[in-house]
Amino acid sequence: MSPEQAATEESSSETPTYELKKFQLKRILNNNTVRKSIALLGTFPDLSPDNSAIVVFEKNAYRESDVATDESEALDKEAPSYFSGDLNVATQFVNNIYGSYQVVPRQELCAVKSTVIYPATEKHIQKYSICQKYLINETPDLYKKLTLPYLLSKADQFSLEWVYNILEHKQETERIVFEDKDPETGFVLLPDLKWDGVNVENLYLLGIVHQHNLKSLRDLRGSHLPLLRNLRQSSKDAIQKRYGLNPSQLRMYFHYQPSFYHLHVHINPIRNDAPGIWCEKSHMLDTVINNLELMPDYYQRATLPFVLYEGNKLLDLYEEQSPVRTKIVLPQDTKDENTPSQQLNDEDSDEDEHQCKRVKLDKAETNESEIVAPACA
Ligand code: M7G
Repeated sequence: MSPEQAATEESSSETPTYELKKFQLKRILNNNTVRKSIALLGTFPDLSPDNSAIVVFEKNAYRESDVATDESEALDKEAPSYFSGDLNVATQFVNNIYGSYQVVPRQELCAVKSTVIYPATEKHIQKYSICQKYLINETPDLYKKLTLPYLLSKADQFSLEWVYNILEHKQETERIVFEDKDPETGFVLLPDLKWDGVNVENLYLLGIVHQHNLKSLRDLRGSHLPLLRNLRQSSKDAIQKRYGLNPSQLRMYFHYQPSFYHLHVHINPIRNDAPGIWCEKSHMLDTVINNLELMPDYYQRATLPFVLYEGNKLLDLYEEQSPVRTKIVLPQDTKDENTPSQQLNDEDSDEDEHQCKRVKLDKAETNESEIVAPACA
């Protein structure tokens, strides 16, 4: 049996047991210096030498309570603080009014959020790797002709087993923040895999609808407005009650295309740049509701842009329709400015270089004008 065959997701309703300590690295898939996260590909050799494992480490965001110095400000007197006797300080240099240090705070403040996918499929490996991305403009016709048959084929889709486990209360039940059990307008609200469930600064919740026949935004019609309005209002109420966040501080949106074709809304605070909030992927819940109020069949008639990444079979299907991987030659890349644009082939390693190198904007104002290309995930 090949590793790919071994790593199907069909058995994923059972919880695999592995020891993270025994992970063996094969290669680094992505080191994202902006998000301070690293995605690793490897194995758990004591379980199987063939099955791939992906481990993602991400440094946690700062909790404001962890930097409290006035005891009256700290909610919990036992809570760890950076500014305590435990802070290990190594001075790098002090020059005039400027000081540079490496500090190691107490152990509780050094935890690293870790995600494991095991066994991981080829599609997971693509999702977590740095790769080239392309923008597709999906007309309703292209959706019916290419996208829909592809996502119905299941062969190249992520399993929805984890979603059904949540809806059927088989897994993550204790993490549920709110549930409305109505089969038409109900949903489950719970922390996303990406969130540690603790630090409200980077809160990330998912609202997963109970209806099983809604794959994505494309399936939404005017008749789903009661569901969407309930999703919006009940989530806001539950989040305000549980986490004390003002509803107008929340970003609620759908991804198009999602990775998992069972309708769910992403929720995080607007002041936090959560992963996947790019305009080419996100559709605000408020806008979706408004579009459907104006035109009940909006999502059956609209051309929707979305991003496909190298290695995704749907990209090949779109490529057969019309060229997608056309190389754009930047003026500084050409010795002779008259050199015509070239068509790319899969082996062209140059393309990755363009994707990953730092791009300096013309009028740099701050360091933020240096952009590092993120991974596909
Ligand atoms: P998406 O828009 O389908 O995909 O969102 P993408 O954002 O990954 O491209 C699916 C969301 O579900 C993501 O934010 C995932 O982090 C989250 N998620 C995925 N899995 C497998 C789980 C899980 O097992 N439990 C929970 N709670 N969230 C998950």
